Amino acid sequence: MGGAVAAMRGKAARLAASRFTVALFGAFSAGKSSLANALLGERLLPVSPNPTTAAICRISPPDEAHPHGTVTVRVKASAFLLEEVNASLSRLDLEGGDWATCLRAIDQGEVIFQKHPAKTHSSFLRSVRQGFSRMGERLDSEFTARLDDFADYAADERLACYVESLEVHYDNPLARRGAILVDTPGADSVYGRHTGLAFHYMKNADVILFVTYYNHAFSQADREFLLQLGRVKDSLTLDNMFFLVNAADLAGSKQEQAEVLAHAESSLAKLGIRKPRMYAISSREALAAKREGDEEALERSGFGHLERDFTAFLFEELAGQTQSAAARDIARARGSLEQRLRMAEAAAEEREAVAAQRELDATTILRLIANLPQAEALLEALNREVQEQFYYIRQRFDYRFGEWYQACFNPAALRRENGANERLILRAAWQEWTALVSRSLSQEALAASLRIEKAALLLRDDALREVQRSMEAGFPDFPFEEAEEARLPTPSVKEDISFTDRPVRWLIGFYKNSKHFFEGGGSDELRKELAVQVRDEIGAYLSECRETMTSHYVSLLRNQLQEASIWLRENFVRYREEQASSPPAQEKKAEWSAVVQKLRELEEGLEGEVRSVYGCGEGTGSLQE
Ligand SMILES: Nc1nc2c(ncn2[C@@H]2O[C@H](COP(=O)(O)OP(=O)(O)OP(=O)(O)O)[C@@H](O)[C@H]2O)c(=O)[nH]1
Ligand SMILES: [Mg+2]
Repeated sequence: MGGAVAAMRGKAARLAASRFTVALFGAFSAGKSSLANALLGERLLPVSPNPTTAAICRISPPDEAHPHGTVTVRVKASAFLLEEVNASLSRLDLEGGDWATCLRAIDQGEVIFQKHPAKTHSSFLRSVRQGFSRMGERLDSEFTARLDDFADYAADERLACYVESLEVHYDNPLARRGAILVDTPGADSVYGRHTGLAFHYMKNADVILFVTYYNHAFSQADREFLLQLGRVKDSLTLDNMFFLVNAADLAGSKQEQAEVLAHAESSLAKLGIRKPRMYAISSREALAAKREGDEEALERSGFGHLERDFTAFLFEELAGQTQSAAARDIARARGSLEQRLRMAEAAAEEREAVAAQRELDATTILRLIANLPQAEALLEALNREVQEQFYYIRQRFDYRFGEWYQACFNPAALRRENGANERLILRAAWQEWTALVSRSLSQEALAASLRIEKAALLLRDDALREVQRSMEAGFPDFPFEEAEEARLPTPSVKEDISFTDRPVRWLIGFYKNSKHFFEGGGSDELRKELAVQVRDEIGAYLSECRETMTSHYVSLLRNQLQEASIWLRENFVRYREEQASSPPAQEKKAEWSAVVQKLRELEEGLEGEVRSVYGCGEGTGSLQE
């Protein structure tokens, strides 16, 4: 029985070692890296007025294997990068293929790069070409780099376009308390699968810091992120989000600053996000203040306030949640022991009667447990949920078709610049449209996956609750584990819809000239024709996603039920054996009572223990130790 105490101590130790992930998001140049530096108290991450961070950077606590300053570079898989390269080549109407073909195509593509409007793609291809001699051989691998080179891997596009993720083990006030900081590239960068990544952190990070820039707070650049936030808000609690209006030093007056914050709040309210945690800060002034140890300036920068709330949330609220889960475990173990002690004290006849009734109950319970995985009705219910979600996605697509068309085929987008001809511009608009639709629908599918996941977990929990109820009368002290996993893995969602390519000839058929297109009905005609033509392609994409999602979640739910069934059976049988074993001899009772007492102390002490491990004293902890 001393084992139970040891197990609980082990749990407390694991708790203490647990890590919290803090992820930074926002449009490019919003000041994410500046904010990360301000949190660290030094200039570790590269910062500049141009799009800078091009790879995901994790700043983790040092450990034995990774001393302070170790940089680990994870390089992309060759096949993955090749796919990205081919996608960009095809956006520029260039022929791709294997690596050799792609590199040749880039070398010969300069003339097209110069005049094609899809600039992000040509610049990406140039970077890949320029970095190939140094990074090509390192594809599919992971290596350690010098701290001095860290900024290059993060921000030099020729290297960064090869990087899957960067990790720096770096001692800092947050790391000392177990937090990992994740800096991300601007939301609209072409590097990597950003949409999927943002989603991953939205779902899994312990805290999200959303950064927007004072001069254009919550503007077009933040749209994608906010749209997705709107889609997932009902499935996630989102009370782990901090909204930061950065560069507040640019405010002309306090009143102007208050207006900007009010605008930001109303943008969030439109998404249904009320009472957001919202802060106006200056990362630039905060970092300077920290370096000079100027407390007053730190307060003026708004950072002091943010940091206090943020650390209190991270190290007290979050730690508190994990801690109360541990306290519940301990309480259960103690309850079980107490029950057995009581039985040991009861008269012999009473013990026998209880034992006989329990024997009967146990048979029923074991049957219930064995039947858990045969839950065809549950799987069918889950299947219906998936169908329904995709039905709504399709409806929303039809509803928003005009809006998407308008976003790509409008006078500003089709304006001729730098001698580009109409054919190229129309073609670019068409490609922009396919990219926009692909992105939006894949985001919709990801958001739907959260609702489906939630449904799957509810179905699982309902099934388990039925078993639990059946134990309440005869075996109230059975340590029925709380369902541990509150998250399931996300299925991979295809981000590109395979639209049949529309030749320029077809597009140009609707476009005599700008006036005719926008005022003479050419654009309306194209929109109607497009809507008819892409129906089947959209349908095929959505049914593929739906099928993937159905098989993903149905098999997850089946596994969950199977595992629960195995776990319950093993533990219930063991529990019954322990119950049947003779009650403790008189002299053992004292020992058992002592164990119960110990568990009770552990329960009470847990709060203090976790608090001291996280370094949270009275009130809020400051990062500036
Ligand atoms: N005035 C002022 N400028 C700031 C502040 N924070 C950042 N900047 C400037 O904004 C620009 C962008 O900052 P970064 O930290 O590189 O922005 P980012 O969000 O990491 O940008 P990407 O990595 O490109 O996505 C830089 O020129 C910074 O100096 C601030 O608090 N005040
Ligand atoms: Mg950055």
